[in-house]
Amino acid sequence: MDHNKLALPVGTTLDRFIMRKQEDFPYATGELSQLLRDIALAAKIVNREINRSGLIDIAGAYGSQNVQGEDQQKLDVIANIRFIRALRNGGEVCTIISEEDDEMIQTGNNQGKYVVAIDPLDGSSNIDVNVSIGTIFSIYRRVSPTGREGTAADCLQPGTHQVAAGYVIYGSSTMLVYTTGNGVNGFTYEHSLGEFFLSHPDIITPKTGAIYSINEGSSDSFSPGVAAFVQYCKDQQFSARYIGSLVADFHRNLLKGGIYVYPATAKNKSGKLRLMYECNPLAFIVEQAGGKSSNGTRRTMEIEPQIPHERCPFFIGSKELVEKAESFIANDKEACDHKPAPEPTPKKATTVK
Ligand code: P6P
Repeated sequence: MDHNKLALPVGTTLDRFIMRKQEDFPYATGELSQLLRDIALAAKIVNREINRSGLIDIAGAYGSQNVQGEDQQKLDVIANIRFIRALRNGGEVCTIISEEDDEMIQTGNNQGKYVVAIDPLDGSSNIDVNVSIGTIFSIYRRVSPTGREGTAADCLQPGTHQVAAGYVIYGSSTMLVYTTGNGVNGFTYEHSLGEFFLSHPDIITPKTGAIYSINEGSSDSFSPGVAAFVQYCKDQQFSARYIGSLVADFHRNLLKGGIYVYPATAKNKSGKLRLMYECNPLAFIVEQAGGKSSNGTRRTMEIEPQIPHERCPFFIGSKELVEKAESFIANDKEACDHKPAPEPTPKKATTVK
């Protein structure tokens, strides 16, 4: 018997993949590679805590609200602490924008060249019912000189300035999917070895699809253009798939083809999703995979952020489906331009120690 069959190769670890990709950049000095490793480490820790949440007292509500006025789950707070601590200890990041904190978080690493925008745990209200949830992150190079704290200008950069973006989906398996602008690659976590292994190299999303993801409970307040697009999907006998967890819906559509839409609604006048740490990172990934992302009229990554927690309407997925939605909206007399609605008065956010 071929002895290689006795010991099948385990595949490429995330660490080895990052190192190989770094070699593609002769001037890379390794900080971004280290930053990606820091995120992967925090993801492993958060993954362990999610998997145990039913067994130890970390499921359920934390008893406070985040800056968005949303009830924080205990795991929201835990994930926020884990990612901020990993980025602070890693030393490469000077400043962080987190969904869970109103103000920019200064890590003390004033020599750090990077800024991170992160949603530590998106969809966390699904934890108690065992639905997949996720972490979403964007990485930018700071624009201010090193040696001092990061600034608002460092944090409020358009999505086209991202140097890397990714998400972790804590689902039937745990995966990390990311891009540094040279394609999209997915890694599956092998719990027994504590490693992410390359499982989805060079992901390309189908140019069209037959899945649409939107909360039709808000259909009474859809613009005529959005309503017409939803009707189009029904006329095409597409499948309606809406998990209520952005990363899960996005990941399925990325692999199978489809579109996720969170438009302006009566309750969320500028849409519900946040530009900096939900829309832009997924937009970078989907464009690198051949898909498209917009606010219905404008490319998501070209929106100039005004405030850290800015919301925007979100149309993302297969290029032809996003363009179809845009065509209905273009015919819509009430095209919703992107103007950030005034954010609610910030509530007391959790303080990360
Ligand atoms: P709705 C979770 O709160 C989230 O940010 C996304 O993960 C999800 O797609 C969306 O909101 C669900 O919002 O209003 O449809 O319940």
